[in-house]
Amino acid sequence: MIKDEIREYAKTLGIEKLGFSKNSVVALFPYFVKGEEGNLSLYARSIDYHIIAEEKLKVLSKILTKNGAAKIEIQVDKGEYNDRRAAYEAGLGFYGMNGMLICQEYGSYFFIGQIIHDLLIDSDPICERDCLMCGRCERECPGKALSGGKVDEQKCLSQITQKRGELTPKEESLIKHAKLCWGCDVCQRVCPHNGGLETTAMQEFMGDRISHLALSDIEDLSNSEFKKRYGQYAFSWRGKGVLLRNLKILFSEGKSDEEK
Ligand code: B12
Repeated sequence: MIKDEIREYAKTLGIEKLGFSKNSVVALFPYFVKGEEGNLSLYARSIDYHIIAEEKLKVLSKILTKNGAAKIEIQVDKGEYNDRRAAYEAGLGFYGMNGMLICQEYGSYFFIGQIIHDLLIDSDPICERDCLMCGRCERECPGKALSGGKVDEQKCLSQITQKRGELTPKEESLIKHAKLCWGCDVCQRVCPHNGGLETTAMQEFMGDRISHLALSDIEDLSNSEFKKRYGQYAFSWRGKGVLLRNLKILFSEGKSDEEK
């Protein structure tokens, strides 16, 4: 059966959780690493997940081509399709109150990648589990961005750290308070579904990790030096300016102990 063939091959690529929704093969890429402090969000500390996941899916897609697929499209994050929805429809997880897709094995600390194809493959049954609905994510969210499973992008600290331009004093204080210069993990950190997770078995996420940035790491770099040094990390996609702004806020006079 084609599903078994794909699953078996995926395993040889280190992909353990894979599902099928009508027109796509959806794979999860767990990235949790235990006990690692830092001021970068956990998702951005390894070599860019787009690179890692896309490479694996490209190899995996050969099986689909071999089985007669004429149209193949690989999407990891960037693109027109909704990755969470695809993973949900492929039975890989359930929606949390924090808007994240969650599964038993990885909690919410996984990336989603999909191969959109034109073969006829049945969908897997959807996941029966549900969010505990404890509400911790809503209560602890720095920007109070969560409500009823939806994320108000304008209020989400992850978005605030990633957007260009000048920030309002309120947005600056959110960065300062959360002690993060890129992304935000608060709604995941407080989530009981993420309790007791083990470090990812995907070795690709373990090499050359950067968990912390200091102002001195980037302030004297030219844009091209910055790109050369950090271009393979997801926190660099907006360029040096946004990170520098955030680090200046984080390390500004007398406000937090994280500074030096
Ligand atoms: C834009 C975007 C963002 C924006 C806006 C986020 C948002 N609105 O959710 C910002 C920059 C804020 C962001 C932040 C983050 N993101 Co983001 N983001 C995306 C992107 C590109 C599109 C998401 C989007 O706008 N979807 C449209 C909305 C309408 O759909 P939705 O997200 O599925 O939300 C709907 C469902 O949750 C639905 N819903 C709620 N409950 C239920 C229940 C059922 C049964 C059903 C059917 C539906 C349902 O209601 C929501 C509104 O309609 C996706 C990749 C992609 N192409 O899909 C990644 C993606 C969602 N992000 C991801 C990640 C990792 C993050 C961060 C954790 C990064 C970080 N540490 O800073 C945070 C998490 C913030 C949060 N709590 O969601 C992962 C999530 C993996 C996961 N396990 O869920 C994705 C899938 C990327 C990937 N391919 O791995 N992100």
